[in-house]
Amino acid sequence: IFSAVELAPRDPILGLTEGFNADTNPNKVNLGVGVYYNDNGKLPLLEAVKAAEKTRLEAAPARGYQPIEGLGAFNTSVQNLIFGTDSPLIKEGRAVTIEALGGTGALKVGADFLKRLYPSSKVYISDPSWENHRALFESAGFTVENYPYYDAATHSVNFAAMKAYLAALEANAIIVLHACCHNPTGADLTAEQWKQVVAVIREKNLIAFIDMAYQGFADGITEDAVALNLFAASGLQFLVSSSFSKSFSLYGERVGALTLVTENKEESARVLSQVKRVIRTNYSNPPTHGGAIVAAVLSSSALRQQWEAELATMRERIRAMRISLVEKLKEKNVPQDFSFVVKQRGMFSYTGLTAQQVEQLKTEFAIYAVSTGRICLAALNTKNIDYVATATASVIGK
Ligand code: PLP
Ligand code: TYF
Repeated sequence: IFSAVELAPRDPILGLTEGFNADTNPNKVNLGVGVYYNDNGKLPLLEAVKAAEKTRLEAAPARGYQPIEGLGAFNTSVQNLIFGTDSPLIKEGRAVTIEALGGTGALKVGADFLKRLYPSSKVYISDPSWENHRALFESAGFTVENYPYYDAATHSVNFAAMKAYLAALEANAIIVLHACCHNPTGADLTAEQWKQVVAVIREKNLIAFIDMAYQGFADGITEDAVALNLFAASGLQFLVSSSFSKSFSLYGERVGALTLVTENKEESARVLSQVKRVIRTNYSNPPTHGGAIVAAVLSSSALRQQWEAELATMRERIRAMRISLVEKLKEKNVPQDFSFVVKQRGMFSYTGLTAQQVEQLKTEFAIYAVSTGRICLAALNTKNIDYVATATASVIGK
């Protein structure tokens, strides 16, 4: 039955980690995958998470099935986190949230649901976007196209081109937007630009699907929800996928959520009933542990405060690495001005390094980056940053 199966290409990002793991160079650095490491180069287990896990372990709860939509306390906490506790949208019963298997799982449930509702719509993702967006929406049966986004010359968003493109789209086109910390470029829209995006989406009857995988990594929990708040205030219906992989350092627990904002409470009930059908025929109901931990942290004021402080530490450390990298490259007299790296937000930067330079970094220095020139700043630390800056200056000079 499998003789005709062809070998599939490796995931361009996760595949890099396989190469990195096999590399025996003691100085090796993995700037490929988007994972936060602390200054010791270790994946942290957050103290707030540890505390919530201890309590849960002591309570030793039985492991029954969860409801199809997941843990109610988790879903409520997510709504409060993304829209704020005072959001009228929550009070009016216009938000439906289901617990999903990571941000990826949330996107897939949303994509499958949208395909049933709008089978002939096309999906539009930013150029460039997260590696998995295209494949994920294509696997749900959609045709996927790119809208203009990043301008390599200015290292920022070409907003005029983006807006003009969106304004020319057909009704019911599905637009995937990055709420903050754009992956892979680190270039975000301003609040003023988000207002214009909301206006175009309303005017052209487009469907916004907002992907929020890095809430808290740009400026803070509330600050990073600016796009969501503008959509919430608009009265429009839209979808949001949330990931807690990075913000809680719970990558392998697969914690995420899909929130659908509807017209009213009665519509919410109908939407939830149909989303539950999508879930039931896919994985039936989500796992218990990760969602229970996130819900426990978010609903305890002490743990929430501790978590926000730990999130701020991650955010500030990444920022410090951005500043340090730019300074070190300048000290080494590289010909380019890298100051744009400090303006970019979140874990990533599109450095402008060519595929050939990225290849040299790997073969000569055991430094792994994505061939597009994307690097993950959260993999830099005070011990490896000199090595990375020296290596980068060396490949640029060639
Ligand atoms: N969306 C974006 C933009 C991401 O960068 C990621 C990263 O992993 C995801 C979605 C998926 O999140 P998760 O790892 O929780 O599935
Ligand atoms: O972009 C990244 O590096 C993260 C992790 O198929 C990731 O979002 C990368 C590729 C992938 C799943 C997750």
